[in-house]
Amino acid sequence: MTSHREALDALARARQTSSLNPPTAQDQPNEVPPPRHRVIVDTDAANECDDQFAIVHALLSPTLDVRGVVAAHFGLRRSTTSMADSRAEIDRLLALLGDTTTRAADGAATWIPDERTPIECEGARLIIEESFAEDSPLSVLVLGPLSTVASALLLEPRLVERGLTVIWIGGGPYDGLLGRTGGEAGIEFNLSNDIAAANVVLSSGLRVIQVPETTYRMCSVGYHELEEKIGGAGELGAYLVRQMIEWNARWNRSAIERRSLGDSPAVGLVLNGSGGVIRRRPAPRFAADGSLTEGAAGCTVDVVETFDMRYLFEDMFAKIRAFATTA
Ligand SMILES: [Ca+2]
Repeated sequence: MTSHREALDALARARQTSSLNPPTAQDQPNEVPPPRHRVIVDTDAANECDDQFAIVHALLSPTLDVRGVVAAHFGLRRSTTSMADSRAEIDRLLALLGDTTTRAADGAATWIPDERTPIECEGARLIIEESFAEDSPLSVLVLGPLSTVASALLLEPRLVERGLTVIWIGGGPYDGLLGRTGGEAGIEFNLSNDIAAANVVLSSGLRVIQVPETTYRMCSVGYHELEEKIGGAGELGAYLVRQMIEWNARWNRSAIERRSLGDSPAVGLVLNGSGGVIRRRPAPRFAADGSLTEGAAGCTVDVVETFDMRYLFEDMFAKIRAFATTA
């Protein structure tokens, strides 16, 4: 009769020689701790009231190495100083976090003039510098228009060879789905603030992970939930809740008691890379009205169709509460 030990030994020998299920690098234990994920957050922080949550989540996550926070413009419709407004909001959040080491940088102050002309700015230089600084992967989380990333690419085309990944919150629906307003108001906001930049980035050959409007609208949290989860979490938690309610009261045309934290999936996709359902598509080219046309041959875009929002928001709330107990 074969003993249990002999059976296990036979299984181990079979596994070593099997072509069906051979051991891989994933089956080896870590010899050193894996490095943190290098990211740059590129954010139109003063545009609405959701970027703030994503910025804070990134900075409170121990496995993220935030190499900088870049201020983005958000067009001219609500402010003529939108990039500077975003920079002030970033500085406010860093102060609330007591963070004196993370670098903040000014990005492009407006959209790029055309698809060949970059806007020279500190944010674009930061992306280039970090991309060449080391060989570990770098992701730029773009929570607004793509003006600064496009400028970096136009200033330094070799970025494409550096393995940079762009995670972009923006762009309208695919496959004939209706947009936010039932398909009538047309162009998605972040895309509308720089169509040329979106075309530069999507035709560059960089890996682009896109979270379109149809996905980022599915991130709503209500006032009561926010108050319950982080309303008592110190000055930072109180500020995050208050600024959302104030923004809604100022700008929303109908009665409201919630907001989609639509920028947060960009952080979630780094924290939990397997937490999304993603479809690889031929990269489109955006027409002047934001509609999709045929893009550059061979370029693809990875479109996030759903994300694990339960994990995303519970993780963020827990980190904000934990910060409040140590601040
Ligand atoms: Ca944003």
